[in-house]
Amino acid sequence: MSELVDIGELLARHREGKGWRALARAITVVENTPPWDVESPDVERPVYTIGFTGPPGAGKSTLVGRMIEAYSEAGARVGVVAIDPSSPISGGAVLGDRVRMEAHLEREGVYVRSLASRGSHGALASCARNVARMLEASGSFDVILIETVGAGQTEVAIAGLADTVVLVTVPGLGDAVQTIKAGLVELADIVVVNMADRPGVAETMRHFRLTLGHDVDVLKTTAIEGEGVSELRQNLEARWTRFVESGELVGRRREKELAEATLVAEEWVRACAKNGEGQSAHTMSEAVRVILEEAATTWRR
Ligand SMILES: Nc1nc2c(ncn2[C@@H]2O[C@H](COP(=O)(O)OP(=O)(O)OP(=O)(O)O)[C@@H](O)[C@H]2O)c(=O)[nH]1
Ligand SMILES: [Mg+2]
Repeated sequence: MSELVDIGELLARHREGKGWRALARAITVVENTPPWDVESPDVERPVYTIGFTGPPGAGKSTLVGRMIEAYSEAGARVGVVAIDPSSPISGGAVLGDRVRMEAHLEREGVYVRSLASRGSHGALASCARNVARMLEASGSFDVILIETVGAGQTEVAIAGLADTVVLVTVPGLGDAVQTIKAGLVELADIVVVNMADRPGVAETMRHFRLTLGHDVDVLKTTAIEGEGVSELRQNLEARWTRFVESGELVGRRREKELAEATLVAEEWVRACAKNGEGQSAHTMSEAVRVILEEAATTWRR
């Protein structure tokens, strides 16, 4: 069985003051390790982790760039994880995000890291979670922003990493809820109708307000102009204060980790079944048992 990789140990050099380079190296180790072989660090001080997700081109990167600006102007140190579930590491989308965020890379206390897809949905989500936890444990950040493009299950899994999920959408998506996967809409804590400089904003906001529950806020932004960004930040901060003061945070995080573990387990069982385990079984119950046993004995090897 493979050895567990200890995030705390990996981070030691960074903590000793070796800077971003040491952090980047540590992240690369985590990126190249199966996510379940990474030992989560003890978190001394939880760092608010905010996920931005939504359909391609909705303005997620532009909005995240604005959030970086707003947070760092308020004196916060910002860690950013940009995830592209479809493109390889050298792919255009990841580069594009880097370029769009580049203006903010030079800011002191801002660190941006891109992750590209590898393996299954669960693996990518777990890898992203490990990277986010690493940024948290590094002690170098006051807020962590995660951006991911809309891509079904991956998006749902990744959205689940964040303490608060912001669904970024645009006006006039028609019946927006149909365009955006129902599961994702359910995951959203805040819906942002971006590109509010375009027609149909009020109608789209109304549509979401009618469709979603009361605890989901529907806001609008014009990310290119920076409009609505401070309102979004206020909303996010109020949620964080509530999580911390009510003690809700711990339970929320545990729940989300369990959902992610379930996804990983499901994928593992599916992979075993696909490999033909259970084919020689004579009965359904025997097949189930063989598949589950195979899954239990082979995972993490
Ligand atoms: N008109 C208008 N355009 C915007 C606004 N926000 C972003 N854009 C533009 O929309 C395009 C896509 O923006 P991105 O920030 O790259 O969108 P994204 O959701 O990150 O895109 P992917 O990561 O490729 O899915 C860019 O050309 C932005 O300049 C806005 O508020 N109004
Ligand atoms: Mg983007």
